[in-house]
Amino acid sequence: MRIERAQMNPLISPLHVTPSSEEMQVVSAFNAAAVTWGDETILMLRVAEMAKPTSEEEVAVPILVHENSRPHVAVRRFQKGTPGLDLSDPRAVIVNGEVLLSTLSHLRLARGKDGYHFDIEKRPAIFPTEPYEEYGIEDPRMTVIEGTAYINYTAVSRYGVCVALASTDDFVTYHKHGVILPPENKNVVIFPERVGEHYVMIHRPATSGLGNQQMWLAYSHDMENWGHHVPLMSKRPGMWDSIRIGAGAVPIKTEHGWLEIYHGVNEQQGYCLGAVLLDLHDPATILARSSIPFLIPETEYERTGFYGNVVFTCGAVVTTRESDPVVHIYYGAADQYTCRADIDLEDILDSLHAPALPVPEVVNLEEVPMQSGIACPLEQ
Ligand code: MAN
Repeated sequence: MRIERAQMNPLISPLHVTPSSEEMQVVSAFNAAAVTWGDETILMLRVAEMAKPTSEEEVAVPILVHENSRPHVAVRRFQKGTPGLDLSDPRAVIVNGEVLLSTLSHLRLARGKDGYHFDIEKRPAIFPTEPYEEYGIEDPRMTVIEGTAYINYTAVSRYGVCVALASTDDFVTYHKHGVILPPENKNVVIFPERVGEHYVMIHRPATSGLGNQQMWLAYSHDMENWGHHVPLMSKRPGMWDSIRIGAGAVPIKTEHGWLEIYHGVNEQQGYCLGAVLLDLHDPATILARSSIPFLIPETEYERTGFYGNVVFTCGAVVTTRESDPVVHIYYGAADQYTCRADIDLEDILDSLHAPALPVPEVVNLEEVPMQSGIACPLEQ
């Protein structure tokens, strides 16, 4: 398969982005949602900012606080080397077991006509304002339906990691609809049209302890209330998506099915991208899936950065080249930059494999006769 990384990669780096205030510095501009809007490509960037420390020995953590119910950014400051301060993961600041994020993210609009050069707005499009957004808003995905762009994103706070929804009709004013999935959940993509009567989403709840992490489907009549949740697909031990999976770009409608480009994580390669093909009329049916990833962190800008060995997509757009559809995948590289890679749609579809038929499990339990007077273990 031919993967054409843009020669200009990274298309957007933190240096291109104006900080949201004088107290902040932009460290990453990445994981952008992408849509075609008129004759433009619109990206909704995740912009991660650090608070400026007052000395090299200080770690400054920006957090949204509410004073007299008005939100503003406050800074919590810690001295490096303080007992109980864990800075081992650049994404987090752990204080005596309390996990904070080292950066506060907001969403920023970038628009351009050629898909490579983007004008980045000087001010945030959507900024954290709500208590459930106090540690930031991240990883947007955009779905345009009947002239409205729905923007779902990850909202992070002391209450956990959840999914919230906003919308706009003009990319000038934005309306926040609130939380659509409570913690812990992320990596939501909303299909670009109804399937039957319903809006459809893929989401990824976290599992801890019992059970295996899955991507799920959910359905809605109104975009705000989601139900009829069904498990869709899980991590695969020993494969490229063995440690973690999550939906990436908004599903692309093809004549063969819905093409979902998703991320998988494995110990050797880090965050990679592959795809799954879902039935057009019943997206709970998997038709085919990548056995190997098609985008792996390989270049310098993908391997080294704020958090290395990551390619992570939140959006792709499709155009035609000599009448062949080409998928332009916008992706975050090393949690720092916005990049683009082009792949022929047919090449992606050809690379997918039908899932192996499930092997029926032979359950051969010897039946133990019931004995009265012995409590069921679950009741103890
Ligand atoms: C999580 C999210 C993403 C990020 C990856 C890699 O899945 O926080 O925003 O890109 O981790 O760090």
